[in-house]
Amino acid sequence: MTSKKERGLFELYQQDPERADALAFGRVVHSDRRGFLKGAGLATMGAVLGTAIPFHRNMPAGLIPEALAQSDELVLFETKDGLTLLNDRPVNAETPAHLLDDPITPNDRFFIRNNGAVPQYAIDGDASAWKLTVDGEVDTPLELTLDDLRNDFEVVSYQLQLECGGNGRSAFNPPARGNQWTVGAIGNAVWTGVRYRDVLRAAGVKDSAIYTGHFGLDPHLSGDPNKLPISRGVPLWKAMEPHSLIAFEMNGEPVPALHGFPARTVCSGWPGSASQKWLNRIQVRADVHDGPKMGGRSYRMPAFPVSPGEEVDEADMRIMESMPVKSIITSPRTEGTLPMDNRSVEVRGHAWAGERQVARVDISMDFGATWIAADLDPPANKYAWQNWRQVLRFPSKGYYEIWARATDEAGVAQPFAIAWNPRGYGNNSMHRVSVRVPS
Ligand SMILES: Nc1nc2c(c(=O)[nH]1)N[C@H]1C(S)=C(S)[C@@H](COP(=O)(O)O)O[C@H]1N2
Ligand SMILES: [Mo]
Repeated sequence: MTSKKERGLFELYQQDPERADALAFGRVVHSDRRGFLKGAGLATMGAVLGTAIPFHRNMPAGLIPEALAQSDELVLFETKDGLTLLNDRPVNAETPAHLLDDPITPNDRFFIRNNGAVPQYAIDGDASAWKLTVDGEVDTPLELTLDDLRNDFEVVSYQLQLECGGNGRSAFNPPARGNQWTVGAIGNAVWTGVRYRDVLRAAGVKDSAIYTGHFGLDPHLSGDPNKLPISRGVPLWKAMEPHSLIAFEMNGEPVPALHGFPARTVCSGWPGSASQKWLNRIQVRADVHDGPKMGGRSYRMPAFPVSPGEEVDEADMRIMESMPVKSIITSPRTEGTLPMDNRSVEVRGHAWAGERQVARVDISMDFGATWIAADLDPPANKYAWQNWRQVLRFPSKGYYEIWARATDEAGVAQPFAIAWNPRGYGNNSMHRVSVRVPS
């Protein structure tokens, strides 16, 4: 991948001034800035940086100051609306709860979880060389182009929620290694594509098959072409579910570069890692997949409760399957203040429960002493999150917390806090927002 740092901003300005502007200034290019750096010298560079460059004589010609150099991935990130960047290499970003208010999460507000780099072809939006291989325990291995997928199989659309297995990790104590997600590594998009099972059936699944392995085209951060950042899979039954997709559209657009262009698996209800981005191969297997991040402590939980910080033997770790019941409050925004002479607020949010349906959502304004049932919608389809709302009226002025607690169809409710686990997965403790009532 040619990094823009290597190419040099001045060279880039000669070849592609608009793109150079995007690199230097982010996505929003004001007309008075267009081509601003064209042929620019040090003075201009200093002006852009906001200060002089004392050692400018040591700067190699054409070098872009690091402060101005952005990776392609960060340029793509500029298309996102208000996401919190947790890590820029790899790019990981979550959505603040109040930006998840829409029933369907817009692409520019959908969280990003990358283990490696975004492949260059995806950044370029060029799927012409893309193919999906289906091999392993099948009668007829397949090689499918995007057109083959669109033309040879039924195309379906579902609202499917996707949550990172580590969502909520930041609340664990002692801290668990990994991205410190708060509550926003979740989204619910309309995914369009073909049923995973239709593709497997076209290849003819052998009786020996029990699991799938997903492979993607994202380069490992080390740059080693023989290493994969992540390759996970699902039991065959999960791949064969009618809502498991090989998706090529997200909310009616081609799956964006950051989300797996041109196609990914979407195996909703499971940790997001089951939904392989930049998918180029499905291997049907007679054994559990053994790709990177299938074993060890990755996406695995202790088979029994452990005390915080306890060393857990890898042999006692089990692959995470369905995600637990959970909800998020998307309005009001936390740390908000109601207008004067108003003690009422509509509380809104979403709830989901992995493979199960959510049966009820209750909200509390008195630290869980009493609960009020929210008005809960059924899911648009299986695996879509469910929207809920309820008006609360506060008894007096002061500081309040609103808590939300979803209960799934099996009667399992969200806890106030969950047991610790080594990598901080599956935190479905209740979401709390604070509100001040001024009068
Ligand atoms: N090829 C590939 N697929 C991947 C990943 C990745 O790093 N590479 N990350 C996984 C993880 S851990 C999650 S939570 C989801 C996130 O999907 P999103 O970035 O579209 O929100 O993608 C999954 N699929
Ligand atoms: Mo994830």
